[in-house]
Amino acid sequence: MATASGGSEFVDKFPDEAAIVKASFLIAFVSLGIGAFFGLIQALHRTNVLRVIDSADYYTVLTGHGVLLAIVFTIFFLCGVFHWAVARSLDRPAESALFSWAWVGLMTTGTVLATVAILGGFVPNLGMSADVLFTFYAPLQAHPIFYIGLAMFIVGTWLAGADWFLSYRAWRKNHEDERIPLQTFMVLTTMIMWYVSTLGVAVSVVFFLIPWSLGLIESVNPLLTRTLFWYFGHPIVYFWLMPAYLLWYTVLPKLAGGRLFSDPLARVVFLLFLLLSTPVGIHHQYLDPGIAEGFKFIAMTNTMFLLLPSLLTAFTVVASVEHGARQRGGEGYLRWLGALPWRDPAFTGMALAGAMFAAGGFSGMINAGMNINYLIHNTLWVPGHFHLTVGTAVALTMMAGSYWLVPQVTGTKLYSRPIGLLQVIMWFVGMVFMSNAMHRAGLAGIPRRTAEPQYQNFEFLTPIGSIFELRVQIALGGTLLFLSVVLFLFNILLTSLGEESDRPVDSYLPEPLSGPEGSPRVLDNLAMWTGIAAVLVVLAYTLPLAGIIQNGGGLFGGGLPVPATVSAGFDLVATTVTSAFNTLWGVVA
Ligand code: HAS
Ligand code: CU
Repeated sequence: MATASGGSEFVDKFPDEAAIVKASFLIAFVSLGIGAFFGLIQALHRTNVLRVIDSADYYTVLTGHGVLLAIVFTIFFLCGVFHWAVARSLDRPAESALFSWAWVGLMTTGTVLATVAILGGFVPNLGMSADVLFTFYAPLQAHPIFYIGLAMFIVGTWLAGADWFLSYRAWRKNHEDERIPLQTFMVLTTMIMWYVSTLGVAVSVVFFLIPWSLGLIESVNPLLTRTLFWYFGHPIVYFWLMPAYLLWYTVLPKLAGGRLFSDPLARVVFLLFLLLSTPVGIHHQYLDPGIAEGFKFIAMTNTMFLLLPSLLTAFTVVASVEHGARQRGGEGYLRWLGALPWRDPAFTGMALAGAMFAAGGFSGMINAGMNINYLIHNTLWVPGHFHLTVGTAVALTMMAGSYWLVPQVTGTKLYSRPIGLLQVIMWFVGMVFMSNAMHRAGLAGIPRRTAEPQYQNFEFLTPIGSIFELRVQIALGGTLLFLSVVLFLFNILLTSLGEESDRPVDSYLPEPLSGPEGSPRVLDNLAMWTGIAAVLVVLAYTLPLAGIIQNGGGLFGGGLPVPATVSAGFDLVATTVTSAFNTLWGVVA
């Protein structure tokens, strides 16, 4: 990766792009502040430490928390990072600043509409609410404004992707034989995955949820909207993760004092995500009746393959960080860890986020096992898992990355490194308490998505420790996390109000140790990989969807769902394979 910004800063070289990045970050951080506040209310409410809302309002708060953090904060931040990464790695501005503002505007309008619909839940007389959680599938129903806002938001992300593809196409004209610069490669493969996967949620929202919430159709097939949601609901987790991976691969090694270990390996990882992210969504539905066990088994197998790109990432990123430590004089098997720049909040935040992702990946493996999933599904274990993944691997990397990125787009120096360091450590410690306790509470059977987990006349038992101690840990952890966000927002606000500096941050990114030159060119054949991804999706989803529509009373439901069995699943697969084989045989013979 050559340095794009030379001596001058990103903001001087690409002022229009810097403005888009700033706008995206601003909306991301406002959402982070509100979402984190909702999180605090929930953590204290559920644990019965402090109740400032009615339990009935808990679901409004929970939806606001999930939508503002998991959808708005993460994706607006992604848009900022990707816009920065494409401009700097292609070393050219976007094709049209107006077009860039159009997608920022559309996504912002969508966010405002969806948020208004959610907050409407606090005002009973308004007749507007969206207490449907961030997973928003039927049978829960929201006000149409919520779905319309979501649809606008998603179309906005499609336009953002188009913006980056247009930049790439323009770059290609003058760089016919060059390899796609790594950061742009990461952005484009992630966006292709996003196009493939958002198709599911777009169909669900446009054809079913909007007409249903407007009263144009009487009913929907709930299993169909759930399945279309999860078709998109798994890949979205990698949509959150890929900007963090982009930073881990291309920025973290530099912060550590070294260089990325292998560029080709990074490309392979992003391609594996493109291929495998979508055909696994059914691992969120192991407990749904109406989907045959055989399809669930296939989703489980695909999920286990999907561990590979993250395991490769663990190897490559740790190797790059170790290389950095050794450049700084680090020695020994593990002593090199001490040579890392632990006083730099950007480095420390990302490293802690990575370390926590190792634990989150482990609980993901447990989730993915069909039989063990029965134990933890719908319990507090699952929020424990996703606060390590999206809540730390992603959110902490985004906050830590901001300490390095924001100065590049504002041209001002970071207000305080010590506050930044305290902030990232506080997040890590808060999450250790909260997520560990959530995992354990889940094993004790405590349910998720409820304001009243303390059932009357029923005592949950823990093998070690006590429920009281778990509650205290969750409340304490949640409070630390909220305070950490306050520190983050304070530091970023004062940074952006600071005085301009010639060189607010060392933004040079060194070349990888092993570059793309020797690697097969087929890695850059995006059209081919898109084709294979589409085939895999068709293979994984055609039969389950056909079954759901056939057995669940048609496209719009209405009939009683028929439970499917193992043999029904395999029968369906077997008949289809046999008839396909017969047809092929007919053609050949
Ligand atoms: Fe998950 C449920 C399986 C990853 C998010 N997941 C969820 C939900 C969310 C979520 C939000 O199979 C709940 C949705 C809901 O509301 O119901 N998940 C997995 C698996 C992985 C996984 C197998 N999840 C994620 C990521 C997420 C995320 C990433 C967000 C960003 N998950 C599941 C399943 C369920 C589920 C089931 C359904 C549960 C149920 O029953 O409802 C894998 O991708 C994980 C692979 C990760 C690893 C770790 C590799 C380690 C690395 C660390 C490198 C170290 C560094 C440090 C960088 C194998 C890469 C360097 C520093 C130094 C100092 C050296
Ligand atoms: Cu998943």
